[in-house]
Amino acid sequence: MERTFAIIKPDAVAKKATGPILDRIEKEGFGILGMRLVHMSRADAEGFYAVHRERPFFGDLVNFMSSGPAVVLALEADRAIARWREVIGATNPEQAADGTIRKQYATDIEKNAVHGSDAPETAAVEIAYWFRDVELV
Ligand code: FUP
Repeated sequence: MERTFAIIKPDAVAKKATGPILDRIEKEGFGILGMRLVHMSRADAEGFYAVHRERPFFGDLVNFMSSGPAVVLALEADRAIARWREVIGATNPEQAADGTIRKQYATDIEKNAVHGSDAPETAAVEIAYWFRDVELV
């Protein structure tokens, strides 16, 4: 079993897509180890996306991620990292395959509905950024 970290981002929560995305997570066979509704501060978002701080889109991304409530999730499954990224689709929804969450719910490359870790090391760091060990079942 492998863990990954997911976010249902503020655009998807605002579109009332939280329920359908959680349903998809369960139907795809992921176990939910931790889940919380959060309204990120700018500092929370800056820290989470620190790897992107030199990128031109960083300020807009931080504004967006702190613009409203989001759902943070620690997920578990066999090959969870790769499988969750298959289910969410490409970063840019214009390139996301049919049937992916981003194809269905994303607005654009920034407001792209969901997050998924890209490697085991980042998954571990991202889960620890949002959850204490006792919050993971
Ligand atoms: P992903 O791994 O698919 O979440 O994509 P990245 O780590 O490359 O990007 C993280 C977030 O930065 C994206 F989800 C949205 C935002 N982003 C932009 O706003 N513009 C870009 O050109 C690239 C990424």
